[in-house]
Amino acid sequence: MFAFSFPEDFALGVASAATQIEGGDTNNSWYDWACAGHIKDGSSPLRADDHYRRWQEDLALMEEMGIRHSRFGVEWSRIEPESGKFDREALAHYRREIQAMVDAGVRPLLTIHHFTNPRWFEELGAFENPDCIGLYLRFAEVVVRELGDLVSEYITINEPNVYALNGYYGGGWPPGKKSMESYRRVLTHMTACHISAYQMIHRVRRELGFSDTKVSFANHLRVFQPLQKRNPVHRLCCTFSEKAFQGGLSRAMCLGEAAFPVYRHPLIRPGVWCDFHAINYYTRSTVSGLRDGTAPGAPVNDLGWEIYPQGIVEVCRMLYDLAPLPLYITENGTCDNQDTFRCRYLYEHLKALCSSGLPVKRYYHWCFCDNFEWLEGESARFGLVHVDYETQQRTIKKSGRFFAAAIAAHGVTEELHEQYCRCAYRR
Ligand code: IFM
Repeated sequence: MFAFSFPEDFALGVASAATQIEGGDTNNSWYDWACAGHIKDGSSPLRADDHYRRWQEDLALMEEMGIRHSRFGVEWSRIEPESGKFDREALAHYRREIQAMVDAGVRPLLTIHHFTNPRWFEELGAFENPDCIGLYLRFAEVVVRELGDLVSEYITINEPNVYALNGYYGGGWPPGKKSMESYRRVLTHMTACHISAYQMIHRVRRELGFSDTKVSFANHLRVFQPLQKRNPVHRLCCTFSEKAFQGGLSRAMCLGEAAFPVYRHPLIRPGVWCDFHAINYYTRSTVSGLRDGTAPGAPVNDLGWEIYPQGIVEVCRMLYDLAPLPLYITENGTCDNQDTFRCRYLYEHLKALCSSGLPVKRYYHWCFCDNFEWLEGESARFGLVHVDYETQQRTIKKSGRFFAAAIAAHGVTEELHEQYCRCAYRR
């Protein structure tokens, strides 16, 4: 009754982002944001998981758990510490790491931009400045030329909506702006960056002699529901929030249709600018105004985010209806600091996906090792592997053992369910 198998061509993997795990870099926008005192627990990405030095240990752990797919990112501020100056050693570092992954049978999915910017780019106005398109593309092309023989799958930009909303509308992330106009400008430029990068990556990989390239951007998608279904204000706010946060952007980035909140731009042209849908899914928003809310009495994680497993299917269907492309869950996971309910969370999301009948090909769990969780710093743990930040000791959690067992069984057996997934959520 509880058991299910994964479809034959469905694979599990893990996800991470450079700034959240690497440590040791003082040249990026989030290091500066942390130094300015914005992180709730006073931590900074300077420590994180020290992965830049310990990547071999982390790869060995992946192998031990049977993980064959890894979504990871490169740190722009390491590769291009000054505008136009590329650091050969940083590129060689990523080459060594990716080569080792490939040799170990771990397939890489490379994220080019994941929230952080080099300081010089941030000082120029980052993605609010129209010059960002050329600057982002110059960097992205270096990455693809240098690493493109080892990597066939790319995410151009991670969660543009989260980046723009928090940094340019909500003001809580760098650069701390609060302007709808800036939010829209950033999304427009990021859309232009993605569409241009999509074409560039295919072109460069063709020049390198490869034809199996796959490119997308990572959508952060939520399910939006009105608090009271019959309340016209709740419904209106719900429709508006959905469009302003994700609906308009997905259409623009995937199909090149510029409509609110994305402005028209000469580089945003009709087409299909994704080879697969990349979906980061965590929660549902219950709407009664313009702020986020949670359904009363719903199960929640340690950050108060509603746990709504069916939502992963609802957001997949939304994108599949937009364009019938293969679906990759490029992030899904939960903040469960004591690892008490993560197994159940995982089980329910995977089961919903595998029973959906949709062509879901990958599921990358966010995240592999606990890491630097932006404003929450080191205090919010999403990992399958526990990290003691003082000693940098890694310990596979119960949920990590469950994940490894599900990979080995290519599904969840009754025994696995019994052993790992019988736990309660908090409300
Ligand atoms: O940690 C983040 C990640 O960087 C982007 N997606 C959501 C995760 C959890 O908040």
